[in-house]
Amino acid sequence: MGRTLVMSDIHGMADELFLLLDGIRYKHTEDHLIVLGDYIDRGPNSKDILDYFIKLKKIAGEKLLLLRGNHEDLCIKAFHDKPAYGHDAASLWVENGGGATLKSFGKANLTEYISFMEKLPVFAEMDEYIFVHGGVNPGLQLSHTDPEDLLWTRNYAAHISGKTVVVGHSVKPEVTFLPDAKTLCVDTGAFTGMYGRGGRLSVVDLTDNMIHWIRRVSR
Ligand SMILES: [Mn+2]
Repeated sequence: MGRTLVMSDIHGMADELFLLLDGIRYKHTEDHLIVLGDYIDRGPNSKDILDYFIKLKKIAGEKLLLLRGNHEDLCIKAFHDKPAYGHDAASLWVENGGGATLKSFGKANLTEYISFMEKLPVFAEMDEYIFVHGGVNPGLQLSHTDPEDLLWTRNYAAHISGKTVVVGHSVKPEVTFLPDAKTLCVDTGAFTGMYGRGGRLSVVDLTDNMIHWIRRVSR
């Protein structure tokens, strides 16, 4: 039986993504892979990551679940010249590393990628887990929560459903489970690192609770 793997916040670090998936012998025909968004921005190879997941989605089907992060949401809204999270999306995007994404695209046409990102759901709810980029509003059903809150919040509290909430978005030095909030944080700062620790991209195997990670290798 395949594993259920979850990761988040790749942020343009394509070399690290491919090395990590090779290292754990990820098989798209067997394993379920859930990615909590933030494929793009900050790191050097956002386009390669989107190309990889666009192709992988076609062959892995429902074994691959790709969610939207706040960075994809910003990119989409900047593209359509709409506000995001109470700000001008284009300036907020550039402040948050959007320039690296534009650079990786060069002259490539963004339209196909924007429509791919627009199709990414903001959350997924399963029997035991909620998957979302930022977090939940503890007292509200996900479908009743403002999608921008689900993408941007950094507040953690146990959800009304009683399910374990799995999030990215807020960098922690290691994959961290917050028991009071029943929240598993999997963003270990692939690009940024934190608390004096260099960047790491992590993947959690929810089948056996093993954590696998790779140190940042690209500059
Ligand atoms: Mn992020």
